[in-house]
Amino acid sequence: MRDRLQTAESVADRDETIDHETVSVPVLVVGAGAAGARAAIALADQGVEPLVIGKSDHGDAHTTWAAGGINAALGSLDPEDDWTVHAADTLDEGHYINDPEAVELTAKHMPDRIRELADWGMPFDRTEDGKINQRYFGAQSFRRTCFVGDRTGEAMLDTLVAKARDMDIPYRDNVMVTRLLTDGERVAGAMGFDMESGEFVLFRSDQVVLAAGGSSALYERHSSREDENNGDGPALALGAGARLMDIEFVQFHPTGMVGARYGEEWDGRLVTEAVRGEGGRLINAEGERFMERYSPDQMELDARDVVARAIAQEIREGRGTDNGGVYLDISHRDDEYIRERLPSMVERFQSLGVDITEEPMEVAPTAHYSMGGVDIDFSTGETGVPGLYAVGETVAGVHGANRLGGNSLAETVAIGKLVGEHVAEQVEDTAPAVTDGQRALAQREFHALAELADSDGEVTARELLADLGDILWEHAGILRDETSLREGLAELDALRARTADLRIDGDRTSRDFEFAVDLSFSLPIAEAMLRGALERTESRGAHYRTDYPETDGDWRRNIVVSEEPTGLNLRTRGVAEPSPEVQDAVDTGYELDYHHLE
Ligand code: MEZ
Repeated sequence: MRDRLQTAESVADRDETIDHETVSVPVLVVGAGAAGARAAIALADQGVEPLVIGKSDHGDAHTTWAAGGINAALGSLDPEDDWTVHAADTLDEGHYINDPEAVELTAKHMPDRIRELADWGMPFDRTEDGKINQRYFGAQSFRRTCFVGDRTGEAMLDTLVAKARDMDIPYRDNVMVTRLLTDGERVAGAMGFDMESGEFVLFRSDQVVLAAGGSSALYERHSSREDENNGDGPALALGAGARLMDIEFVQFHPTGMVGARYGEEWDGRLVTEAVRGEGGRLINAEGERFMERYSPDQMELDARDVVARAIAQEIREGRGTDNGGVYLDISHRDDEYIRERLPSMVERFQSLGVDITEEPMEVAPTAHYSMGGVDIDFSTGETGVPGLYAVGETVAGVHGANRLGGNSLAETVAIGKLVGEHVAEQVEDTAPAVTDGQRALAQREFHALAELADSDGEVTARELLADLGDILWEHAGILRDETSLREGLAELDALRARTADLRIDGDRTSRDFEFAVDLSFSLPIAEAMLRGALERTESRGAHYRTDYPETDGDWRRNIVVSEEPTGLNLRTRGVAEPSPEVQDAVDTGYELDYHHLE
């Protein structure tokens, strides 16, 4: 396989015209999780009918895996909380390379977005006096995380999908976008295929919103399903001329299920942070509550990067379980309370023969979220490429070097609404026509895809993706250093060479073909991760360099990646300062005192 991100242009014009469907819409939203859904609702509210497309069935997206909650400074239980403290916590745990505008917009808009979701029927847990309940979550100064048991993401997506259906927003499922339609100046739609029929599709639209998730599933051990977070969003944007930012920052969630104990199909799947938010304790194989050594004040509720490194260190130094994890125990809490607050966890572990009200779970860190992504302007979603916008996990900026749990769901709705409203103002043409030039570009892409589908070499994309996962886990994992990152880049080059010998078993409706397209997205993103991590000669948040263990003030910069004719180009850019009111909250130094929980 050639690197398709370069090759569609190099596929010679063919006499033969490949049949395809053409769909022309005013706005195309690629991705049907919470960010795409909220942007689409905002568009429809402004009288614009977008088409939302997704790779799965309607209502089934990665959003459903964000279990434990969504942050908003409502102050239901802690009236001292307000949006400036939410912003300060986000900046502090993002180690100050977040985009302050992105953070402030998210924190400021969230209370309204939560009330709106409640009005639309999201069944938030309530306090006895009817307020929206809020739980502790890692490294947040106050109880700020609103929740629906431990199925918050699922309840939120159900609510947004129901709202979108009420508004008659068109949705098309099981379609995979392989490339954006661009003449090098602006984006004018997208190309791809119907995953059920294999038919090629040209989507013509003057406004394209990418809400296609992140790239954490490139790692061997990750919390996503196989077909989610494969790098589609960032890679599509990069291929169309947009910039990426801070791709080296990957969040390792401290508590993923351990495959050796629960079965490989469960390996890396999320054990929600809500378990620790409700008082869950981490214990090593020697029976020690080891967070006392790493973080005596914040304990299990320190930031995810701190807790993940602590668990990894316990395992590395031989104090892990025989299955390669540590224990997470909530059984000291009342049975009824656990069943009410963590019903999905109780049910999932019960199905595996484990009663978490009586015994601990075995957990270890898992790749969970990409803090890095497309570089956008947050009040508009603009990427710098006319006609192309991005939102949700596809983008970088809100979370900086380390994301607070509960802020990903927050970003989707807070920024999704703003982006949808801005895009609605840009719409000029309800159903734009397809030009000859665009038809020719689409033909090149469809020929390239048809050739890819005919690949008859020796190695499958699934094998290559698995090897890529090992490379990233091994060389750009929780701990990194120069030698290992350079080895990772060399191994990535060797893996790229092996793509020339790709074999696809099955047609364009096969998983094999889908994996081959995923691979074409994964390669440039993996390169950006490794090169960004090599370039950043410091430790900050989730990026921990054992050869540069300190945070370096001079590195309070973002790494911006663009695709040039010579390959990926990396440069750095300074970070803006927060507003005076948020700076005041930062200077006040709010901090969670874990011992409130005991
Ligand atoms: O924001 C998240 O990642 C989240 C809510 C995850 C979880 O542990 O439940």
